[in-house]
Amino acid sequence: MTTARADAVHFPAGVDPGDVDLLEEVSLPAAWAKRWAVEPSKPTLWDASNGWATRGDLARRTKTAAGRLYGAGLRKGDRIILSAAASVDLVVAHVAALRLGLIVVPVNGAYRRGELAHIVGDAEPRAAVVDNHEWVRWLAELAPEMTVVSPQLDLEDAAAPSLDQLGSRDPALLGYTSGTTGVPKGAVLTHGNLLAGADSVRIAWRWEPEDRLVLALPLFHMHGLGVGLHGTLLTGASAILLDGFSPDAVLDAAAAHDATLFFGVPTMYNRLAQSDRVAELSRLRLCVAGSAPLSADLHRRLEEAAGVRVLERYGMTETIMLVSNPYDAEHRAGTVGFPLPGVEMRLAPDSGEVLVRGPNVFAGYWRRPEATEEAFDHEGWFRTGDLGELDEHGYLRLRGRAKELVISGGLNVYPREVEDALRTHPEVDDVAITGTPDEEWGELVTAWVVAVAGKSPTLDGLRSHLDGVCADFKHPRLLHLVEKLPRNALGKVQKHLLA
Ligand code: MCA
Ligand code: AMP
Repeated sequence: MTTARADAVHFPAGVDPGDVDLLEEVSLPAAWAKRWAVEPSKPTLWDASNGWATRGDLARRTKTAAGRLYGAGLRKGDRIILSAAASVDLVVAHVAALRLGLIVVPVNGAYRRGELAHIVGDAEPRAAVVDNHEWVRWLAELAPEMTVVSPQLDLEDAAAPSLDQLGSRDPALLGYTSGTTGVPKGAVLTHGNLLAGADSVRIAWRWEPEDRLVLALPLFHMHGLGVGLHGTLLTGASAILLDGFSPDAVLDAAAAHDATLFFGVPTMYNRLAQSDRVAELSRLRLCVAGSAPLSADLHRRLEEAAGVRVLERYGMTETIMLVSNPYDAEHRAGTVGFPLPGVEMRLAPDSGEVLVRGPNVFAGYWRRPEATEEAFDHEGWFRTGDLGELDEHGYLRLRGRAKELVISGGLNVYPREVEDALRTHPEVDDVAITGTPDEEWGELVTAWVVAVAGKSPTLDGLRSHLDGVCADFKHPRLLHLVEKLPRNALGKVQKHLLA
């Protein structure tokens, strides 16, 4: 007897999962080039400065851009930082880099000099596409030989070599993340990973060429880039790129452009639920949430106010998308659903840690064999650091994390990094960072501080100490002064006792 695959629930009726090869098209650039050769006048990406770019525009502009990057000396395997507000220009630079075989390093533009310096030192990029003047100065200091350009790629025109010559094992992207522990590491995602990641959600969410996505997520994280942008281009669909989020901007764009899809983090849905226009969400075919837990209460409020049952899914930088509620069956509040097409999942028997395998799972951490070895068990299952359980219907429910991580507004904050920075504050003797549950942000970064005798540090004081050291979203929003931190026999702070 054969057991049904757990991902079978995501396939349309009549499709045998065994017949689907997520890697059939080998790489996203190869698949995109094929789409663009058909119906070149089809509107594909819209932004406020340029209006619509068609498939033909993308084919032509990415070829020109690839030529310029090649002319600037960039070659297959070279790293290139990409960090700018979402725009068609940025997409063109990103796609051109992938077509040429460069390894894209997307970086959050809110990072301060030290955070950027770590990535520059680790990834050793030869070029950077940035829209932030402060960064241009920092990069000139950190790596004077680096080519630094704006998203318009104002470089000399040059002939491109033949493009899209990629194997599915070739590295495509370094996604910086701290994994379960330690300093930010580059998760090496191959062209096969990016393709499988986008194709699995294309199938599961019945993404069609007629679909139009309102994309208000930044393009420097997997949610906006690996799902929103890559999925749109793979499907041959279209997207409206917004360079920031507000409920009005999303709902205006949905109305003006007849959108059918919206993907967002729970903080965005919380703000939409508070808008008096929330009922307008019902014009969309599908609303997807992820990057942090969507509370069952918010799920219910959105259903009551807009008649929308948000579809929640679960992903990670290292794996792109992993698990999703099923399109054709119940979107169950408080759960993330079933493994996506091609993803195998199991729960570690002792801890309940979610373990995964599949063509979407990254190749390892950039130049960190030990961290890579720790991240996989002896049978090649990737340890996510998330703890889960299956509910009575077989849906995965995430019930916590084995890793130390605070998620604020869909952005990850690693307590260790903030603690290390705060320990250098002259009035701080000891410190622990935790997340306090919050309706809008999911979690608020919270500092538990033992003050130096006779001193009384303030929240503002701590925040200004972090100015210029780490990005604003990592700064504590709450402060508790305590006499001492609860530590176990090994000296490790018992954070579950801080509440
Ligand atoms: C902005 N601020 C934040 C955050 N964002 N503080 C804490 N957490 C945040 N996430 C700061 C601003 O710097 C500002 O600081 C203050 O909060 C208020 O800004 P506001 O205008 O309200 O914020 P916003 O600009 O509207 O941004 C909120 C946001 C944004 C739209 C929710 O954070 C966002 O786009 N988040 C999504 C991130 C994302 O793409 N995550 C996916 C990771 P001040 O007042 O001091 O100036 S990929 C992932 O997790 C995996 C793969 C997955 O499963 O998807
Ligand atoms: P990142 O390292 O930025 O890729 O963040 C990945 C982490 O975000 C996962 O390991 C989870 O802890 C968390 N995450 C993503 N989606 C969800 C979700 N739907 N519910 C709960 N946590 C999530």
